[in-house]
Amino acid sequence: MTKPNRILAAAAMATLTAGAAAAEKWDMPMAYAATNFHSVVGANFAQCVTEGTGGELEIVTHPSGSLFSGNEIKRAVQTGQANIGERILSAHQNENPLYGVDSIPFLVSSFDEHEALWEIAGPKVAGVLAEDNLHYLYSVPWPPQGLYFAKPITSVAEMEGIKFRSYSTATARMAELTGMLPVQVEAAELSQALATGVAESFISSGATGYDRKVWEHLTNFYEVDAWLPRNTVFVNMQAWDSLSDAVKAVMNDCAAAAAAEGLEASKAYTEFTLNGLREGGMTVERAGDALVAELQAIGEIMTAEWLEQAGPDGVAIVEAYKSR
Ligand code: PCA
Repeated sequence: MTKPNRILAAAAMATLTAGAAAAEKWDMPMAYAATNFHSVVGANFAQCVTEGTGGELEIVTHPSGSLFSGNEIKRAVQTGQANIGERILSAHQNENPLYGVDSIPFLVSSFDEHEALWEIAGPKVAGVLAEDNLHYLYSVPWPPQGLYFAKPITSVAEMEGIKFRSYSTATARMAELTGMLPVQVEAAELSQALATGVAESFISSGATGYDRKVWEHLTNFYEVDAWLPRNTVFVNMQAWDSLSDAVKAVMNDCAAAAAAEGLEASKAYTEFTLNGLREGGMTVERAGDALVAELQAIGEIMTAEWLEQAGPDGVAIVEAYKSR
């Protein structure tokens, strides 16, 4: 090789290396099935960022808890094991009560009410996430929560001793107050928990029952619209700070699009999945008045407990919501 050629080769090498160093790949752990709308929205978000940055930042989603299980995702992103991830924050209410602001029973029961609450509460939750070394990016509500059983239920007394799958602090507390036995199970393991008898009942949306084909084990779904929890996408704070302003702008635009797409998908999925449960053979109906009244009384206990734990910050959110 003559000298000029060697210089050219070295220059080409340097360019390649510089290119490789500039392009970054972020893995994005997600807990729910690839076909679930949260995961679809997350995949679209990832593609939006990858394309919008011309590949400078590539985001790759890992649904179904395949990279980190649901209960590991928040910690993994906090500690930088993953740079970005999605988690249902109400599962972390024991770390900070504000993470459970979306699970106060019967405070909101429709998407519109829920969005009004989130407009007030979202910035506060973002502040709590920042204290946990996480940058809030976007979040998307699940459809309203109802109760799944393996038999018809008309009163709380009939729930005594039933093994109840929980996914959050509020769902576990609801089990206790209804005399059921809570067991925390990620949605990814829900079918197996039902098949093996680890759980016989749970509260969730039609979406999760549909995703997990629970008609293979259960017979009744009662619409109670207890609350609408959210999945939230967050970024490790140091990873966020390391991004250029241009990349941050792309992330913000893609996040806004994902939040809007997710909300619409959640609304559309509500009826679609309740019909899917019916097609699977389940009885899907609104809970009877007597049962609703009993659940509301339990909801009042849970609301009082939450307000006490959350203190002035929590009280301020609920009061601002009620007087909006
Ligand atoms: N599905 C999730 C949380 C709320 C919902 O509707 C689950 O059951 O894990």
